Amino acid sequence: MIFSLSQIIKNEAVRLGFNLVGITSAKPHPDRLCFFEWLDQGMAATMDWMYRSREKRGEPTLVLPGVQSIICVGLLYKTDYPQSLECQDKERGWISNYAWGDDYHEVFLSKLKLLEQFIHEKNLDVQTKSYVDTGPLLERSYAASSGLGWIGKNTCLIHPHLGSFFFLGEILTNLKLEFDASMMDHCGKCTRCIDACPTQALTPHKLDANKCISYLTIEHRGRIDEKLVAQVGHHIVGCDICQDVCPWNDKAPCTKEKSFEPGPGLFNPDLDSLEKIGENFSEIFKKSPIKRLKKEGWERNLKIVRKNKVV
Ligand code: B12
Ligand code: SF4
Ligand code: SF4
Repeated sequence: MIFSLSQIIKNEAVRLGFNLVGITSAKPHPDRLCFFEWLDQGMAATMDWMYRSREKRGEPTLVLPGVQSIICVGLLYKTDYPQSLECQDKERGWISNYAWGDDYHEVFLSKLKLLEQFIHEKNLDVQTKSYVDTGPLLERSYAASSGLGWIGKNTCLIHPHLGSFFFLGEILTNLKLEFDASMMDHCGKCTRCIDACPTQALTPHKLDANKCISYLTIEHRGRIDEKLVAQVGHHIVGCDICQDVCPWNDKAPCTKEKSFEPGPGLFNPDLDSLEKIGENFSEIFKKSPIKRLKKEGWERNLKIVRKNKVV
């Protein structure tokens, strides 16, 4: 059987351990108009880097002139540990699934670089650029166009068999490849994620970062608005609620990537055991995505979770 170059690249992506792969056009994405509106409504809160890269995110030719195709890949991070809603002991905090293991940027990027290298070995003239949440691109929108899933009302990309607990990465290239078809939306009349969000940060397909616990605990610097402190609940890093309640995650399989399993003491941690981490924050989290919070964010969040425990 003779495979096209697109199929050869996809086969290699699967061989490297990616759970999803699809290809789409690198044309400006129609979703960028929704993205501009989201920015103009102040929904990116203090994430200034998003305002600065406004034009580039939906127009890949601004980062790689001559780009034709985007190869989108997905890597599952779901493990078989219980979900956040099943872990409500007040003495314990919650660290989001995505942050349990090694930093996904590094785990994912090392695989993606192998795929990039493979493409270069096949074609001498090829230009490529790889991203895993590391560059200005509307990753969910391009992944949806490449058929990796649909964008749910919780704004996550969801696949009918794999759910939404997967990361996204892309290779931008000047190769003209065969494009895949997008998938239909399977949210239907469901509103579970919107109803479950403790801060009402969600309206269908739109998330207001100003109210989102994930934003507040990971990206926000300085004090958290007093009005939102109680709703942060037991969340020390990120929030999984709008994915935990999603029916498409109920039967989703677990990752084969061992480095996404929880590091020592990070699954539903006992608050007392986290007491001393502050002093060694940089050393303990040097290989973890938790380093993004910096020591100040980590200690601020712990203080809030301890306060919420006694309320
Ligand atoms: C900024 C950011 C955040 C912010 C804002 C999130 C948000 N929803 O916008 C905060 C800090 C809150 C956040 C949280 C999380 N994030 Co984040 N985040 C990003 C980042 C860097 C940019 C996202 C972005 O552009 N947002 C702006 C909004 C407007 O864009 P969007 O979410 O892509 O939405 C598009 C669609 O909604 C569409 N659209 C608009 N209107 C409509 C209407 C309809 C009907 C439809 C169908 C579509 C549609 O247009 C939008 C623009 O393209 C991406 C990486 C990247 N470069 O894309 C990761 C990314 C989205 N995050 C990711 C993850 C894992 C998370 C968390 C799960 C981490 C956690 N546990 O705490 C949570 C999930 C919270 C949630 N429900 O989104 C993954 C998501 C993977 C997936 N399967 O979807 C990404 C892709 C990183 C990666 N490479 O894997 N994140
Ligand atoms: S991550 Fe949490 S706070 Fe943010 S939208 Fe989802 S449920 Fe709401
Ligand atoms: S909980 Fe329901 S509405 Fe929300 S993303 Fe999942 S299927 Fe869609």
